[in-house]
Amino acid sequence: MARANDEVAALLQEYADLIAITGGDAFKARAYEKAARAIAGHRADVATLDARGLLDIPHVGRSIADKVAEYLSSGRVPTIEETRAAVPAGVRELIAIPTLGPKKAMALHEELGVTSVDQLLDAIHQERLRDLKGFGERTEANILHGIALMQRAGAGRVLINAAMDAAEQIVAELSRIPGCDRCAFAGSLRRMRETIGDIDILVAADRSAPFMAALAGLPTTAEVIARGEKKASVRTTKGLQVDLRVLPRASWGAGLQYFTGSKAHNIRTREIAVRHKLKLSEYGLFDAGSGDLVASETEEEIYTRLGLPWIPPALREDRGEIAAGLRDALPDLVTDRDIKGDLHTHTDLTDGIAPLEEMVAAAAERGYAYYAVTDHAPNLFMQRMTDEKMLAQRERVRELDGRHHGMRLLHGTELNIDPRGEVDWPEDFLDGFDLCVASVHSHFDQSRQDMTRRLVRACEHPNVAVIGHPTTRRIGKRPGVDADLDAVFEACARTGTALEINAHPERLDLSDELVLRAKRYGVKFAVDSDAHAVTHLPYLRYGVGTAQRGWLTKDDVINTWPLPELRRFLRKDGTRRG
Ligand code: DGT
Ligand code: CA
Ligand code: CA
Ligand code: ZN
Repeated sequence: MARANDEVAALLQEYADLIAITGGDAFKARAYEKAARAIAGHRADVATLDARGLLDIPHVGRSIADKVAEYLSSGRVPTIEETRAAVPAGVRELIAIPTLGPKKAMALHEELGVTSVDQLLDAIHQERLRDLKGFGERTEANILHGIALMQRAGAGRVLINAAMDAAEQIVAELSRIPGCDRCAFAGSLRRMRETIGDIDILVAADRSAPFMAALAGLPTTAEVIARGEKKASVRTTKGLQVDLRVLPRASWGAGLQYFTGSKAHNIRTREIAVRHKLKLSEYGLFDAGSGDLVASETEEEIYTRLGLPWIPPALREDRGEIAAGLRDALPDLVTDRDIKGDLHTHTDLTDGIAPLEEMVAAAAERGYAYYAVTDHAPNLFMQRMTDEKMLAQRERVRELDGRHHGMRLLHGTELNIDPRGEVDWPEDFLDGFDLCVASVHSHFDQSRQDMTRRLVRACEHPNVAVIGHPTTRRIGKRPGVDADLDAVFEACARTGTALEINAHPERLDLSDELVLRAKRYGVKFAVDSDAHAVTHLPYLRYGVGTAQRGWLTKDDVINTWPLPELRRFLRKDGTRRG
């Protein structure tokens, strides 16, 4: 469910940007930014908090709390609206470009009159940026790169969590309507793709009118794009398109199969239908000769009549699932229920926002059998980690071990892989941890050769059991590092080092395609949330979706294993640096 917290956080972040663009107080901008982060990650729904409750949120002072309360009661904050009105919409569009900060956006506006991304592209191509103070060829290249990135993830696509929140809310609303037999989302969201173009919602019911009306009337609906008898498209207040189709009950399975896609998968299933002298459409599977209905009520029936087992949506990408299905060789995919614990999480000892106790209690509520705390290591200087702090945390972790529903705690750390492939602490200190995740957090621009050597060396480290967010990409913001990943996969398999599937929706790193490739080397994986707040723990589902899209089974994912087996893997017994 979308929470008021996300909306409020977005508003405060926008205000921080606006302050920065208009040349306002940098400390004030920082303060709003910090408050936005804290609210986004705050456990309680801000809509339920009184003034006291708001002030209890870290980084939320009187003036911010007042604005939040104002927004929650009236939906508007005049101060923010005034500031917004002072900045042209096009300039606000500019600051969304990765690598282009508010200051540069404002300079482009004031000095060159640029008020849109298109005008900015023109200005760059006319070399008009070069004469501006603080801009140069390097800046131009960065901006072009940022725009390319934005348009690649973008072109109207959104991260999976944004689409999931909206879709689940709409499905819940429509399911409540009398006469609703079935309601579900289909399309790329059901297939758990990393970004979503639009949300496809299906309803099975006799009468469609009430559902059309309800969708148009939702508070989150900003605009009705098209409305017919059986289908409608709307745009949400956050700019997401939602397509609704109402089907007869008898066509549910056929409609779900068709609108789940992917298009490439559907082309294959229709070809198979033709070979069986059948015809497949969103209404059902029909005999090509007589036109008689053969199957339509459930997806299972349709696949069965095509000579296939039911194919999980995450596999429906025409990546060999049909051939595997025909051989009865589909993988038994890992599911959310198989996950026994999370192996990469943070607390407020470093850059997390919740204290250890809160993170642990929330993890236990999720039913985990084990949970690893892996705060940042000292070489990420801004985190100010020390040996003493780490050891003190270990004491607290040991005290909490088994205290919540018997959940076992692992004390770990997220090490920094330095440019040479070395990590923070000497081996004797690292031996004290139950788990070492190691990640690249700096020097992303190394040559392919150096980056490959760096990652391979990290795999060869006797204490490093998991490589965190292996490519460091951020969807729509930063491309992955350049490395010979096949060499890295080979090193992981050889050294018994797992690769992370970081489940943060902005990362999903490794990606589904790389997971598929790595699996062929026999690599094991850890599906982790990298939670920096209690509200990030449920992101794990997107990592599981990515694992499924990469054809992974339980055996491939170390955090589905029983604890003793997991511990054996984490110790890398028998591996020595070589
Ligand atoms: P998206 O929205 O870009 O993230 O991706 P999808 O897969 O949700 O695509 P969308 O919303 O255009 O259509 C939903 C599903 O409907 C799609 O996965 C397959 C089916 N579909 C739509 N148009 C066609 C088509 O022209 N041919 C076939 N075979 N299937 C289609
Ligand atoms: Ca779609
Ligand atoms: Ca669609
Ligand atoms: Zn990290």
